[in-house]
Amino acid sequence: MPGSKPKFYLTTPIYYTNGLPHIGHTYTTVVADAIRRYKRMRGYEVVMTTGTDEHGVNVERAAQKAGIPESEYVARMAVAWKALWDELGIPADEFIRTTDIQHVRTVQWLFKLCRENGYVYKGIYTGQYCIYDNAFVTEAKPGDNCPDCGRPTETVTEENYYFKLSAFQKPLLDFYKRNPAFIQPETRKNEIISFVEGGLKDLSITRTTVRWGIPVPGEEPHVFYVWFDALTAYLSAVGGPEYEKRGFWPCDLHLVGKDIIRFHAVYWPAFLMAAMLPVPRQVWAHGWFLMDASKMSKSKGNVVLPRPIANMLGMDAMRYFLMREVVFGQDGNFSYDALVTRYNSDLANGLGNLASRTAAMIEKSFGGKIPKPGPRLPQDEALAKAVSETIGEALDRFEKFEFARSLEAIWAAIASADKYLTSEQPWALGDSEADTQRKATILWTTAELLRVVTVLAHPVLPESTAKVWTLLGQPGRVSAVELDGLRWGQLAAGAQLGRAQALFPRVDKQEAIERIEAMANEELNPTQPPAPAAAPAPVATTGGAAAAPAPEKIGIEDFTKVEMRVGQIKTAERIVGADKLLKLTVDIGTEIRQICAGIAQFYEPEKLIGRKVAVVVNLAPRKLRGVESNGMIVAASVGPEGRPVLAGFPDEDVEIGARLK
Ligand code: ME8
Repeated sequence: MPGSKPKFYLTTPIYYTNGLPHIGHTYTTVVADAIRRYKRMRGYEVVMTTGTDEHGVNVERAAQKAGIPESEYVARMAVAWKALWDELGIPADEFIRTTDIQHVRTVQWLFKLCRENGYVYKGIYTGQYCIYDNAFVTEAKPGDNCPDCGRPTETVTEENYYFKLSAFQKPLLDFYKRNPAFIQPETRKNEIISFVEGGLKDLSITRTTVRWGIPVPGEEPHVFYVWFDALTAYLSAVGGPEYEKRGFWPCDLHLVGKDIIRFHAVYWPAFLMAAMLPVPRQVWAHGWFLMDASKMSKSKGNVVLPRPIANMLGMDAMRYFLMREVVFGQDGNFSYDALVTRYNSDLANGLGNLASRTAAMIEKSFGGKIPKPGPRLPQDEALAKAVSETIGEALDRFEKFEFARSLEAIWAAIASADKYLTSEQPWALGDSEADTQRKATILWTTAELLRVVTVLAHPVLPESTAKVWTLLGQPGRVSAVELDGLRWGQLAAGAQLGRAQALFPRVDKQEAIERIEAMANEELNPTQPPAPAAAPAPVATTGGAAAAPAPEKIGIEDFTKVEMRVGQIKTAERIVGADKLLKLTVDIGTEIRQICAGIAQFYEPEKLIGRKVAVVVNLAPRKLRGVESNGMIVAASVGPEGRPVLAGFPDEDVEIGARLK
């Protein structure tokens, strides 16, 4: 019955807009997405919120540097953040911007409630402030650096509104005691409890030295302190003052990095208690992904970007790595080497290989229909029992956010299928009735194991498990399977296998790393300005980005600068991780060139071999998706979607290398 499902509300931090997402932000958002998918498969109605934290001095300065108004700066950044989450398949159900009007109203309302209840007063503040962390550094003297980020603090004197945080020491400690699962993991809980036990100072929650913020009504030029503003976004996203109508408050889970646990586990519940609003159920602080043992930052030049990894290995590979490699809650090191190693061993050789060989054997022996199993031998029963236990263990671990352990259990089942096939050797059986029946049992058992691991791994590997589901000819969508009803033995015989799709093609480690790094380099240091959002996509090209505006007419001398020749395509192949590009080798008369062309969705590589095309031969070489391209194939761009149609020479026998004039 619609509306009868239990509700679950979870959030990621509301990320700062003075930079773009890196793998650290992606980590929190990926985990949130996996929990969302898991909870949906457990029957919940789920809302996941992420968004952008758009106020404060940092944004003022970044906008100034970019030479544009703050509102324009944050609008651009919010579009970029949202677009990336959408592109990576981890979109929010609610994307909240702290400049949204519903949010502004919620912050002002929360302040009013705190004030009416006697928890706000006016005072003078002089002290050191870290503009990067947006926090007062009470222990610092003028000239000191911030103990958290190491950057210089600034001395600030201003009249502020204070929040009586000191009044919440006891209520918070009582609350932690009554709700032992509120702060997770345990180490963070202990940290916070001793921090609160050490005494709480009142907190200044408005500023007069900052212009770019939410105004305190009737108290201009006071604007709200960014943390009072940003934390409230969690509530604004699900109704603000009308939160009861949607029924998603209190929040079930705030996922955050350990850097911001204090704001979430101390300030935020105190603000809500002061306003007499319900307090969230849990704050979960995970560790950091480090690069060469230090935290990533653009200034250190050690930032890992998500897009190049998703382009090269697929988003599922990145999700798997992030959730498998590091115990949730602890710090971990990020390395491309470990990423590609896991990709090849666990995904290409593990899940991908099991799926393709199971399908191939069923295809060969049973015409692509899942066979009806015959009598079971002890080894079949043993496997069934082990996988039944895997279901319990994988779900139990996931429920406790022990993601690495959950995946480990699922992958142990995959390994046991490989072992089972090696010992049972279905390929060595003949065509007698007894052998066929035995083969049917073995292949049904393997396919059933594959079905179970596909369901269990779905929250972490949504795209590839959906492909395996289709391959197994299973009805409906894998995301609609109810985890609570998952049991060994539910695979129906007779289902016709579906279309096989490439899952995780093996990659050469060195080449893959080089290509990821080249793409990351391209993204961090673009050689060409990005094309405007509305411009049609580049066609068959090495150039790609928009050139400087051209004068209306050009002289012949300009045209002759472009050297175009007839070339003949010698080889053509797809590029792993770049579904629009083909890698071609083209004979241009004087030499054979490697050229990438964005035509993969419209031309079959095999059919291009031998075809004569027009080639721009004097373009500077560049890398596309990390693959070197040395020239450009000319094509018309047809229709609103810019379908490429190759320019060619159908009627005449033209010589390879002939110049186009
Ligand atoms: O703190 N490893 O925003 P922020 C793991 N606007 N996670 C990382 C990470 C890393 N190396 N780097 C970042 C803010 N994160 C505030 C939040 S919420 C009301 C306001 C993740 O853009 C992690 O979740 O600095 C961390 O807490 C968050 O990004 C910080 O994002």
